[in-house]
Amino acid sequence: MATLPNLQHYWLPFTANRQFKSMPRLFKAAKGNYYTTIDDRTLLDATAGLWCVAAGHGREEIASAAAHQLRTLDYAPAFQCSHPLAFEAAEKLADYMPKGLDRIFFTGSGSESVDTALKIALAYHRITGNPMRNKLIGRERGYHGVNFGGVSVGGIAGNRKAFGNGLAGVDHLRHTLDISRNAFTRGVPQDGGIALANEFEQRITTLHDPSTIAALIVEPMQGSAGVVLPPAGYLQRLREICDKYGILLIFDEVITGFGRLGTKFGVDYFGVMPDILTCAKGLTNGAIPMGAVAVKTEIHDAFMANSAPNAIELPHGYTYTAHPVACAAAVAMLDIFNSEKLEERAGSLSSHFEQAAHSLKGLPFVKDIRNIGLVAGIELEPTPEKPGARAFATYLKCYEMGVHVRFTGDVIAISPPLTIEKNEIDRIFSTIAEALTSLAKEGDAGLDISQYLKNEQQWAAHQLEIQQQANLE
Ligand code: PXG
Ligand code: PLP
Repeated sequence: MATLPNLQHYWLPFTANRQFKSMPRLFKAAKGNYYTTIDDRTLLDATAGLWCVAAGHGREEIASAAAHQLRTLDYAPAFQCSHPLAFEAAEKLADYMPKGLDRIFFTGSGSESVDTALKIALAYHRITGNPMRNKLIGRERGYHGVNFGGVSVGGIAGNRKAFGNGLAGVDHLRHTLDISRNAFTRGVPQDGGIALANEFEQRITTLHDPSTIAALIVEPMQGSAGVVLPPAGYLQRLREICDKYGILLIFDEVITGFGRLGTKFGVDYFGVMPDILTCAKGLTNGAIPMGAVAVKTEIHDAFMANSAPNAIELPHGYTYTAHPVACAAAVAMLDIFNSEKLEERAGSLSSHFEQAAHSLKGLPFVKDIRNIGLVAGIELEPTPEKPGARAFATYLKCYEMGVHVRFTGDVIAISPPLTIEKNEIDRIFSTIAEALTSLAKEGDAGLDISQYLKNEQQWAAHQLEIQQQANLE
């Protein structure tokens, strides 16, 4: 049996570290739609890792391409030099992108993609003679990663407040969640979209002078903030307003990209074209860090046309831009997408998935259910004194029953690999149902986390004993 690692030194991201270390949840292997934990439990992956393992875990095609690349060319300088696979990956990704978004800048993550996109938008206006266009607009509840640009346009208060002022010249649209009006809507809400989008014109552009706004960035569907859908017509109207005032529209498709909604991108689902699109996660199936920014041909070409000959057109980039191993993984992943048509698979499963998700209506604490493609958010009534506690307890109960879900605030978010089977979808939602029903029975005792994951704790205690004994000998 593996030994429990020393837990002291690794500082986990977006995690209650002290609590986690008192009840560690450690995975040692993954294949297909399942994880194996260090104490040999099998967990169904209901969240595709963190929304990234679109094609299921342990894909041999990706593993062998990445391993081969590591042995052939482990690294090549990214500035002033490159390697053929970077161009091949960019071409394949451009082919997969909505038509016209065919100039590709590679990054190492979604956060880097967002900051890259914001910088391209600002630099584009400057290089085309509009340096006054330097304001950026985001949206309440938006998640655009954790770098300073992304946090500034992001709208999740908890991710902002610890970190000072962020960028200047940023404002936010209202979010689109209205549970009082739209609870338990299947798919996108039908009403209110145009009015919400008009707020961009009536309030924000008026307040700032539209000729000073460089770009608006939105997620076609807000994933991280708990699955918030755009009402019908909303994104179209935002596009019209951007066009009217010369504002660039950026779609952050880090979650909605690569088949999640049952189409290749949110662009295809909603039929709205942005000027710039950010992606990451599914691009390499989560196997190697990589992100990308896809830019309209005209925007890219403006940089080429307006820069001095032999000048660097965009002074931006990362040591790991177009990393050879990441490019190998991306090419292998795009081949999988093209041959398995995973977005079509997701699309054909989405009505079964919707049905299963909405079967939770009426169960204890369930306040709203939202869904689109292979994404569902189940919003729970919070306990007033302990926000998030119910969702966390639900998460732990599901874990004990062998299903790995995700919770954020009081929302349970489900986003399985696109390789999920119907019976596995049923299992995910029946497990959540069972967890909620037993939580309701247990009352306050159910929220006491010390009762959960006993096996892991016993296992950890056992390992500790062995270690202590070894130290004594
Ligand atoms: N934009 C969007 C729309 C995202 O969803 C990022 C940018 C940042 O990507 P990186 O690769 O830097 O993390 C994201 C990431 C969750 C969850 O469970 C969501 C994300 C990351 C981790 C967890 O909601 N989204
Ligand atoms: N900090 C220092 C001191 C550096 O030299 C570099 C890159 O050369 C960076 C940060 C940025 O690192 P990366 O290119 O991996 O984003």
